[in-house]
Amino acid sequence: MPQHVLEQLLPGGLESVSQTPGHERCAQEPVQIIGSIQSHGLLFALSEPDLKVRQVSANVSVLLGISPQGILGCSFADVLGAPQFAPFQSQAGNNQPFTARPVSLPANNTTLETILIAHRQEGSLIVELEISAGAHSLKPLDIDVHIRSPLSRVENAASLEELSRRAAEEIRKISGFDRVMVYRFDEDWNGEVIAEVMSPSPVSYYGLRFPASDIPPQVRRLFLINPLRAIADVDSIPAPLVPEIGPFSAKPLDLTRSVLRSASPIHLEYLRNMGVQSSLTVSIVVENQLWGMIACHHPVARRIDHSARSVCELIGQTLASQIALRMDNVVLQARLTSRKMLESYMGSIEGSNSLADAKHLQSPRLLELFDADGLVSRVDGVVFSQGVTVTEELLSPVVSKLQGVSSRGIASSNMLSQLDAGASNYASQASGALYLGLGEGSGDYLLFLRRELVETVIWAGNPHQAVSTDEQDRLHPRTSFAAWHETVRGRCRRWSGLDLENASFLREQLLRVRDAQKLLAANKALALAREAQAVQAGRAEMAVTVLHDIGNAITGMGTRSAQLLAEPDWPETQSLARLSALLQSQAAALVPVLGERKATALGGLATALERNLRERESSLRDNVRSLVRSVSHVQDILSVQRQYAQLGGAGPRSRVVLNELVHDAIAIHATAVEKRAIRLRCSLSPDIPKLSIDRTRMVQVLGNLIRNACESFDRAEAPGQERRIEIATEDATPGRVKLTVKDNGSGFDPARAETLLESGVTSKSQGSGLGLASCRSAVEAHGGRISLSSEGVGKGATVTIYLPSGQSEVQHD
Ligand code: BLA
Repeated sequence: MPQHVLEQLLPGGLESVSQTPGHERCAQEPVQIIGSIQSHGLLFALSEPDLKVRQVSANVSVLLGISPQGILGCSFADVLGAPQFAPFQSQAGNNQPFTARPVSLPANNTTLETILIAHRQEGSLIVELEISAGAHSLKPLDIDVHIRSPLSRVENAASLEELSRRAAEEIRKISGFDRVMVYRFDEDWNGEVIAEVMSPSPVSYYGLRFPASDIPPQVRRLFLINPLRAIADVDSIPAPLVPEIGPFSAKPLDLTRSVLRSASPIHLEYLRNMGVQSSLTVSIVVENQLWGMIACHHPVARRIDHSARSVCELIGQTLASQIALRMDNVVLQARLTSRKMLESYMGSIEGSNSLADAKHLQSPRLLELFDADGLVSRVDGVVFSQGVTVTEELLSPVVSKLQGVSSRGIASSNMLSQLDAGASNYASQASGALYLGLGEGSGDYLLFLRRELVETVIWAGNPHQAVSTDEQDRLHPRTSFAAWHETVRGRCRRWSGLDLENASFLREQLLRVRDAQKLLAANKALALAREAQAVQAGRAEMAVTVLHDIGNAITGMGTRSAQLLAEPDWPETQSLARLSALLQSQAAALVPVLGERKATALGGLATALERNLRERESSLRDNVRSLVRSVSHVQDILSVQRQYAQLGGAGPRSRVVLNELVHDAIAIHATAVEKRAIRLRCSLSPDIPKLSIDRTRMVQVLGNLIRNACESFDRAEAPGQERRIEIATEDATPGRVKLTVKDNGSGFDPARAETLLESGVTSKSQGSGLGLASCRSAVEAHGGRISLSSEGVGKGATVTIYLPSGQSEVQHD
């Protein structure tokens, strides 16, 4: 199981009982540096490589008849004697783990038979000599009887209960201890006796729960390193180590791996309160964690020798490996089953358009997967629920708490009232929740709910009084282990590691599917946009053709007009002039025919005719000249339009004076202004810098605005009112030039301003063909902004344009 999943576990379970006062002080109880050993052996702490005695248990004086001072500083050879020292020395020299060996020591005129056991700790070589006499032994050791068959009996057990019971039975046979129990820790380190084998007794601990404080954390840690602990006699007087602090460290000698270490007084009192004189405990370590203990009690003092203890250890290890194997199988099976369910669920939602679909979030498969009673989910802001009926609103404090503590989007609680007091109101419906957050900030989540599981726990004695203090502030364990019932409410069945693992997996998959859905939607949008683009491109192509045809026609017109202008005398005028000259030259000759008056009148007529004709020609020439200007402008527009149709964007730029463009635009549209008797006023600031713009396009924009303003009067219903257009330019905020075209024409509904700019639809019926949208795109292509305002229909309109003046470029000029 991934570590982060374990970390999600929030407080829950039965931990409250271990929070009683004194509990923390139990964790302070010095255990491995207790500074003394049990009296049925000797301890020597040697320095290396000289193998001299640096610390010794004070009972050397009783057992060997030598004072500790008499031994300290001596070579260990003096204790063992040369023949026994030699093999010991060679073992110490080759740095191999020590094997236990029998050693006989001369003592008070007899021989003390012991088993020598040695290990290294913090730079010291700790040698323990355990007295053989009085210890239960398996001699002669029979491999089949004492090892093979006990182990195979344990291995062949069918269930966990049977396995535990068989291990207890075998240990009882090997050790001879009266009562052997298998004790299993829960998540809060309380323990339950799951197997008990003993001679007939009125007292049974089977099924009882013991609070975590009975075995404090530092003691549990010791059991991970040193799997067996034997306390031979709770009443034996411990032998202190001399000196208390040796040369190896500033602390009393670390006895973590010692076999003789004496027991903490509070624990001895505990055992006495239970009526136990001697205990033997073997740890059950599964996946590097303390899973439980095999606890052996004996009503009188009892010792078992090193080899019997080793066999007990072996049985403990066999039990642990069998548990691990079965757990693995169970977990593996459960994992496989849930993975299958998860995959089939994911398969069902894989191709869908959205997660926010009732058929996905109300699928009973989800409840089954997490063995949940309900599911409340919020996806894309929509709330779905199934199973138990707690509203999303009621759950919201719990959701935000879980969200706050979640890591990688997962959090769980099996007691919601610990997160929000209000949760106790709906505890029967939902007491626990498993939270899956779907993405930062989205507020989307899945919340699986489990109902309350009312549980009765039978404790061995009142767990709330597991520790007490006396007048001297000394700690004491409880005195009674009689069954004590507690009803646990407001909690649900715990979310297992696998639940959290599955939650993690489900969450990742949901996020993946959601991303895929988003991508799909984006792709669809892109495809639509491409389609639209293609249609647009088609239209543009058409536009190019049309523009081309118009262009040709216009060019023809321009050429013809230019030719007309190029001719010094138009033929009509010429022939009339000739006629007039003829008449004038012949006037005198005609007098006799017509009489003086008529002949003079005819000559005058010819002259007037010619003058008239010349005036007409001049006016026509003016008109044609204006036509040529217009044609050239239209050609410009067409060429720009062709470029846009083909390329889009702004055309080539040059550095121009905006005010000149205004004049150009006015000149082009002068007729439109005059025709409508509009008073056009310009207030153009002389200070504005030159702008780098596409001249033709900007003239076109300005012209379009003037034309729009002119045409707005065609719809205005204020006959007597003076028609005005005001065009202004000014140097606005640094780096910007402002241009306004304001009229007092028909105006428009202010709410339509954006639409007009957007769609380019003006209410005019004719014009240059470029709407406001075209103006906008032109202005924006220049990095500028355009806005349109009106105070309402009939109240005129103002167009405001800001163009960047590109000051920096000006300075480079
Ligand atoms: C040690 N407590 C232990 C041990 C066990 C238990 C198994 C290991 C030492 C041993 O082998 O005896 C508890 N024994 C149990 C339980 C059962 C059992 C639960 O047989 C049930 C069947 N103990 C207290 C309190 C304190 C405490 C209140 O009850 C707190 C100060 C401490 N327990 C304590 C200490 C040790 C201990 C300090 C270590 C003893 C030692 O090894 O020196």
